[in-house]
Amino acid sequence: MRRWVAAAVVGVVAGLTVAATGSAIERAAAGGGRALGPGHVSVDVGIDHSRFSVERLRVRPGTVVRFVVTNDDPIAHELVVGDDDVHARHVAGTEAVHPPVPGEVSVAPGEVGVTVVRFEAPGTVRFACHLPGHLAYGMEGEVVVG
Ligand SMILES: [Cu+2]
Repeated sequence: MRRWVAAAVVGVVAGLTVAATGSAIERAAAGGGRALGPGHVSVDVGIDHSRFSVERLRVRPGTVVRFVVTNDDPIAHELVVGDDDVHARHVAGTEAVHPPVPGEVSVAPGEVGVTVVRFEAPGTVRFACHLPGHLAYGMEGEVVVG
């Protein structure tokens, strides 16, 4: 049984902060070829056998993405979205479970977590699971903003 465990939080990427509201949310099942946004979109990210179902997402500048992360594995995972500093901190860190930090959500086995991030500046923003060994196994992806 799935429970909603993580609060939606508002992310900060490239120095911009915007409150995410529920208006006019565009929904995407996966990161297909089409660029999402601008505006509010919701992206379903599944986790199965320690793989994200979405490995590449394209968004236009000014897109607020609500990541809905469903963990179908029997082990915990996380989704961490951010710049190089964010990832370096998690690689070096020992946090097994995150509090609701913008762009970071822990997802227990069989549960669903949500985090909201705004993408503004063109470029590539990485996401990953930094639980021990998971990134090396391939739990990563990227959001291409442009
Ligand atoms: Cu993981």
